[in-house]
Amino acid sequence: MKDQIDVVVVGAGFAGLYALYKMREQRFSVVAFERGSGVGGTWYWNRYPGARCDAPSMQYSYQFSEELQQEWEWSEVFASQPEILRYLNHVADRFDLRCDIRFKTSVESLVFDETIGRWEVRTDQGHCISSRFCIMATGCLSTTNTPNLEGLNYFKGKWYHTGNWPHDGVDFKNQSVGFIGTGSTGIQAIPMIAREARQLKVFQRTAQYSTPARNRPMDKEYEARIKADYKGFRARNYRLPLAMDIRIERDAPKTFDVSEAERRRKYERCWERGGMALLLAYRDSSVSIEANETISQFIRDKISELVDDPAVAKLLAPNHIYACKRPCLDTNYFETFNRPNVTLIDVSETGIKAITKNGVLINGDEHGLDCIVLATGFDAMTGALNRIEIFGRGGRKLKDKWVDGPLSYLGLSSAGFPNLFTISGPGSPSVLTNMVATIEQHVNWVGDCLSYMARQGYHTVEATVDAESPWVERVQEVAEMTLWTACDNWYQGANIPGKPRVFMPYADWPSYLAKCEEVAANAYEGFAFT
Ligand code: NA7
Repeated sequence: MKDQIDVVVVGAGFAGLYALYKMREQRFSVVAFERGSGVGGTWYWNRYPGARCDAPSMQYSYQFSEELQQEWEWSEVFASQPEILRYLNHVADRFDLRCDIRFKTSVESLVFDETIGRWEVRTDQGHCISSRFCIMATGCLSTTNTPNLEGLNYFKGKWYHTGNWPHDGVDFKNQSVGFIGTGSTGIQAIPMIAREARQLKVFQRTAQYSTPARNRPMDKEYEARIKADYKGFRARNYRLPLAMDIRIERDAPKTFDVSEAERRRKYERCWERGGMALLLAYRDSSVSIEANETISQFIRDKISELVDDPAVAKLLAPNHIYACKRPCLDTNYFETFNRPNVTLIDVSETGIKAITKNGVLINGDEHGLDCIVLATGFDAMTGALNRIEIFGRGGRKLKDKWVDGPLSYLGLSSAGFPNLFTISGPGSPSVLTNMVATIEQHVNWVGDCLSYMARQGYHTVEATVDAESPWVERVQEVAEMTLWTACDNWYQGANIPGKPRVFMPYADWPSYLAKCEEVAANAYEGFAFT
C-alpha cells in the first residue's frame, strides 16, 4: 500500500511555500517536493551578479500574515536576490515549513488513477505516494532556455546559465567574458560583470528598453508609514492593474490629452523617480501604438545621451514597441558601454552560428573568450509543467493536450486533470502582475475550493471543456487588445523554437480577480465535481 496523503505541492518557491502553509492551516496532510536543496524557487536558482527584483519590496512580499509583514525589514526599495532568499528562508523557518518539504527531489510523474480518484506521484528519489490533490507551484520562469549553440560543448572555458548560477559564485577577475542575452537578466548582470572582468563582450541580438531602477536604501519613514496600515496599503494595491502600485499619479489621462511639453516633463519625472512608472504614465501606453511610440522615443533619446559613442548608442536603441518585451530596470546599464573593457557586438543579422574551442564565431571573426554567460531566458509558463509526465483521465498526457498551446480554465485547472491545480498557470495574469500578491490569490482560491468540496462532500474537481475553451479564447482576445502580441516575446513562447505561439498570461488582472470571485460565488461555475 502506497503512502496516502491529501495534498502534494510541487515546488518550494513563493507559491509552494504559501500553498504548503495554507494546506496545513486547512488541516490537510501535505508534503512538498523541491528539486533545489533549499527553498526559494526562482530566487534560489538565479544567483547571478546583480539579480534583483524589479517590483518594490514593500509590495513584492507576502501579505497573508500581519506579523510577518510587520516584522520583516527590507533594506532596499528593490530587494536583491540574496535578501529575497533570506526572506523566504525566514518564512520557511517562522512557519516551520521545512519539515514537510523534501529537498533535492524532482517530481517525475503524476498519474491519475480514475478508479480511486487519486494521483500517483513518483519522484526521482524513489517516492511513490498516493495524493488526492496536486498543487503545481512549479514557477513561470523556472525552466532555463539554453539555445542550441553549435560547439558550446567543445568550448574550452566554462559557460554558465544565469538561471542556474553556481552557488559559490564565479570569479571573473582577469577573464575575458562573452555575454549572450540582453533581457532583464542580462541588463542586471552586465554592469556587475563589467566591473570585475578584464574584458566583456556583449553579443546583442535585440536591443532592449530599460529605465533606471534608482534603487536606494529603504526610507525608514516610508516603511513606517506603510506599516502603520499595511493591510490598507495591500488592499488598495490589490485591485490595481498590476496588483501593485507603481504609478506616479492616480487616474492618468491619455497620452495625447496633454501637450508634448507636459508629457515630456512627466516622462522626465518618471525617469528620475525610477522603477516602471513610465509603463503607467498614461492610460493608453500599452494599447495605442502612437502613444507607446512617445515613450519609446523618450527612452531612445535617453540612450543617446547616456552612451558616448553614437554608433554604440544607435545599436543599443530598440525599435520594437515599448514593453512588448518585458520592460527592464537597470542600474547603469547603458553607461556600462562607455567602459573601455566593454564591447557591444551586434548579432541581430547574423545570430550566433557557432561557438569554437576558443570563443564565439561571428561573421567569420573569432572572439576569443575565457568564459561565456548565457542570459538566454526561460521556457516560460509551460516549461516546468511539461517537464513532468502528467497523465490525466484516460491516460491522456497534459503535454499532448497542450501541444498547440496550454488549455486551462482561469490558469488554475485543465479539463481531464482532476484535483490538479496550477498556481500562476498559463491563462492567469501571473507574470503581468506582482507575482506574490497573485500567487496568494490563487492559493486562497484553491483553499476555498477545497473547503467548498468538503462541505458538499465532493471528491474531485476539474475545469469543464465548456468553460475552458472560451477562456482560452478570452485570454487571446484580451492580449490582442494590448500591444504585447506585436513583437516576439516569451509571453507567447516566441523565444523557444517550435513552441506554439500562444499568448499565455491573462492580460487584465482586475477583471480576472472579479471572474474568480464570481465563479466561486456561483458554486464554482465552469468546474465539474464528482
Ligand atoms: P529573456 O527576457 O527571455 O531574454 C533573453 C535574452 O537572450 C534576449 O536578449 C534574447 O534575445 C537573448 N537570446 C536568446 N537566445 C539567443 C540566441 N540564440 N542568440 C542570441 N541571443 C539570444 O530572459 P531574461 O532571463 O532576461 O528574463 C526573463 C524574465 O525574468 C524577465 O522578463 C523578468 O520577468 C524576469 P531576443 O530578444 O530573443 O532577440
